[in-house]
Amino acid sequence: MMAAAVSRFRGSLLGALLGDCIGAVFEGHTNVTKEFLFDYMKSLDKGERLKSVLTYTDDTAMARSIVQSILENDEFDVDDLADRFTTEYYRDPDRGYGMAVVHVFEKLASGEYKYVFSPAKEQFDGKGSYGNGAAMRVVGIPLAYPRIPDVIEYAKTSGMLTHASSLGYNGAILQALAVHYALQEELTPETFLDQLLDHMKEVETDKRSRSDALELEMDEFPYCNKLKKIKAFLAREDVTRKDIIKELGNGIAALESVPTAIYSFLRCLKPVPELPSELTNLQQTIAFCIMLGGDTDTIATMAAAIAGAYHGEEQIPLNWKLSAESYKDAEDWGEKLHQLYCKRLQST
Ligand code: R7I
Ligand code: MG
Ligand code: MG
Ligand code: MG
Repeated sequence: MMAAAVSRFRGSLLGALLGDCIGAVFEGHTNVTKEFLFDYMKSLDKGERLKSVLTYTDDTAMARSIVQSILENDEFDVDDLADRFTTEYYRDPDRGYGMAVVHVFEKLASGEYKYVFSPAKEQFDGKGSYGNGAAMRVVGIPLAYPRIPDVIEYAKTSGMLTHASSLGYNGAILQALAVHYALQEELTPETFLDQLLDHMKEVETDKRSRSDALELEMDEFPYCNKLKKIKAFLAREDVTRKDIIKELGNGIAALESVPTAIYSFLRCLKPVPELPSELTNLQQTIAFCIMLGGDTDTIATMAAAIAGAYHGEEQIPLNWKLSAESYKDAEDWGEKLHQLYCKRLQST
């Protein structure tokens, strides 16, 4: 296996940052008009927003904690990560965190819990959250760990700090694997999806995943079923926005957003007729996600993390980058994660 170029690591973090920042402007909109979105993107191109910095939301705040924790400890350390999530929340609580996840931070801060995973298990009457919060922040893990078993283990463990439902942490595993495979040289949508399907079949075979699906009255292997839908959609020319929202989703649940992000990335490998042709694939990916409405910051951040890992930072225009809060951290940390990734690749 060849080490991926540093541009892909920086591109992934910058893509994630911009997807969140731009997506946040449109979060919760049910009808994003093309005119408004394209005008907005043009104003970014022209550098009209350089002074009013685009601010990131909880998606990036938590992704930053994961990256900082790995870089400062040189290893994944779940207790340190729990501390960082909590400290960051109290330092800056108004980043648009999920309604329920703040109770996890309160409990972690209380000092009354012996195990860091216990507060997450109490969410939603003991069922745990199935929100997309574990997936939205996971990008640093596949950028730091080249081996799949590590990617899966740490995506899951980091997710379980806040999301004890398998629908929540399995979404994080799927998103992490998507970034992992996007880092590897060339891809075809078919093999990319087959690789994800192979892993998710194994992941969703476990007892907890099966019982959670049953309890939520859905078919078993929910993520595998979505991946199959993505395959079917990619084979069709006539998929509408309505189809995507109905079949894949645009919501705050991980199952209704991670597959949508993956589909958006794959769909935008080819030009999308309704999007301005001067946009790069990565820019088109962000626009495509935002036009779906709903949880736009989160779907765009996940899709652009994958797109950035594949296309590299060259697809991000200078003025877009300069408009985003803390973009220098994304560049700097992308480089450091790349070094860590290469070091681990050599030692295995
Ligand atoms: O998942 P989480 O961190 O939220 C992330 C989202 C992203 O869109 C961010 O951009 C931000 O806007 O929030 O936070 P949670 O509070 O754990 O989950 C988010 C929401 O999903 C909850 O507030 C619930 O509305 C819903 N949800 C559930 N609803 C019913 N039953 C999650 N789990 C359940 C559940 O088990
Ligand atoms: Mg957010
Ligand atoms: Mg420690
Ligand atoms: Mg969101």
